[in-house]
Amino acid sequence: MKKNNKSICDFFSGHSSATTMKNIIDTGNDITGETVTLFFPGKKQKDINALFGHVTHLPLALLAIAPYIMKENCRVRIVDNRVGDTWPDDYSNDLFVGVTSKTGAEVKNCIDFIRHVKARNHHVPIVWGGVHASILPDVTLREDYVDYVVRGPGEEAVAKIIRALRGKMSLDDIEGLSYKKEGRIVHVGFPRPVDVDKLEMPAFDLVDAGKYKNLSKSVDYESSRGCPHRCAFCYNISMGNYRKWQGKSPEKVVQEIEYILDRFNPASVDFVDDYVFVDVKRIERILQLISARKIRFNWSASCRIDQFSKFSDKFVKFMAEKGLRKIFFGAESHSEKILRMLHKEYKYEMALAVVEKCKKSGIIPVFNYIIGFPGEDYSDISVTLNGIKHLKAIFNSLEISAISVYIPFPGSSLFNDCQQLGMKCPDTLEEWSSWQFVNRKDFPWLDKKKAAYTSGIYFTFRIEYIIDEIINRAKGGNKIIWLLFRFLVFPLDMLERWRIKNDRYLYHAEGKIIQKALQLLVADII
Ligand code: B12
Ligand code: SF4
Repeated sequence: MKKNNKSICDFFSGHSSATTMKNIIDTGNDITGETVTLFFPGKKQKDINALFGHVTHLPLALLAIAPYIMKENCRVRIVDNRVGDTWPDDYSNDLFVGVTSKTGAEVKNCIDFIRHVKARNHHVPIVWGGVHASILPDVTLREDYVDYVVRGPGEEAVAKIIRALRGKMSLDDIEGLSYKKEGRIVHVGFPRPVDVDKLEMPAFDLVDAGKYKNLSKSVDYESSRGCPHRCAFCYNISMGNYRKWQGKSPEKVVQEIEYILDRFNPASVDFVDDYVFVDVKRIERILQLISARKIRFNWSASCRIDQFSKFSDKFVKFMAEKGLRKIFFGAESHSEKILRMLHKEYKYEMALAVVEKCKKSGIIPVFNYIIGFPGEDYSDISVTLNGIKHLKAIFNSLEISAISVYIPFPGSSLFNDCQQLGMKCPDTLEEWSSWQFVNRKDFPWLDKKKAAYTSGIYFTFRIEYIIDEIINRAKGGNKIIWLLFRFLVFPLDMLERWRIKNDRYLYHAEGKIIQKALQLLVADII
């Protein structure tokens, strides 16, 4: 596919020069000059990140709601902190300012941005959407600088908020909206799942591709919403999907992927759906359509081990032929006790079958694990580590992307159990922003030794994964740099291999040093 470098800065004027915008919005109406500024938080990704193959993911949430704002004749101004967009000084035309965040540091970044906005125009309403605010609307709205929270999908909600702010409808008719009324927080109904097949295509035209790192390697794409499963650590049940799943039609998916290929020319399209494989016939049809249209591209997705283990070899081979290069699995653990607790419906034999199938078809399986759950003994962790060794022995290309130490996220059933165990929970929005992902030492179920042991395991496998990733990525490039890197990391690689072989994960000084150094140099990749 030919790369299309055309981009319309971060400000859509309503009169796009990109003809393709016609697919997304009707630009025929008058533009009133009213603006909606949308903020995507995150650390600025440095140039050196690109060397490590880091991809700046598209701000999909904002691109999803943007067409619905533009349809109401409003201009959309996206400020993406990760790509170093400067924070505008003028909000006099803003109907509202919207921010999105996951739980953790992104929250703080949004708060800082809102303070910046309020200092310039105190009256502009602030709308907070995305997973964190959807799950914790009360904590979010308790802050005087937040006016509205959109729980669940934002597409219809933003259009309705605009109409309500213009006095054309009542806020009390916007299902899924939470807001302050006469000093009280009110929650209007429950978020409704949207009909994904009727959704406008995300406004990819608003993306200035040049600002994003490594979009040529990978672009995220969402082809469905919701998930029928109920993993105990997952937020899914709280996002208004009610364990229902909806997929875009194969025709729509292929049309949107063609658009992405045309616009960004990525080496890989990566599905970020909650669970893309719910309807296997749909996947089959998508791949047939891709074949019929002679489109070639690589793709990756996540799948459950129990489901993939039942796929026929023929189907797996078909997916490999149609570009499936990497497939991600949330293996989480190999201890049956832990898998039962997590509602993961797979047995170790299924993981073996997955690895065998991938080996036969040339697809790289990537397994992700979590340790440090409440009630998990050292013996459970050993079962997991031994299981990994055995799987690697079968197929050495199996990648272990991370063995993370469990961090409970609000909105999941296990989070509530952890609170029962005495886990302290933040009270304010600001406190939630320091809900960090690594090196936690304050969970009642992790004593000092176990915290050190589990974080040692995390560091070891993460370092090994990063070394492999960089070596693989650098292979095609400059031979001397590649050899130099191999030479430099050789002692570290040996040390981590020794740790894995001999189960020596305590006293992981090198992990802490590397983490600090990388956080200073790059972004958080370890
Ligand atoms: C891709 C992805 C990533 C990418 C980054 C994505 C990005 N652009 O930043 C990467 C790989 C970097 C990533 C990292 C992490 N992620 Co992540 N990620 C996802 C994933 C798979 C897709 C996100 C997405 O783009 N969805 C598509 C968009 C369209 O959906 P959406 O964001 O929900 O937006 C809709 C609504 O929420 C709403 N909305 C959203 N924002 C706004 C704003 C306004 C103003 C309004 C009105 C509406 C609105 O409207 C949108 C359209 O309907 C989600 C799972 C999922 N399927 O959503 C997990 C998910 C968001 N990630 C999660 C987690 C835990 C993480 C990590 C902590 C993992 C880790 N241990 O390191 C890190 C944290 C990163 C950080 N900086 O904080 C959790 C979040 C839990 C929580 N309570 O915050 C999720 C939900 C996965 C899960 N099953 O638990 N992630
Ligand atoms: S972790 Fe994945 S499979 Fe499990 S409930 Fe969440 S989205 Fe579904």
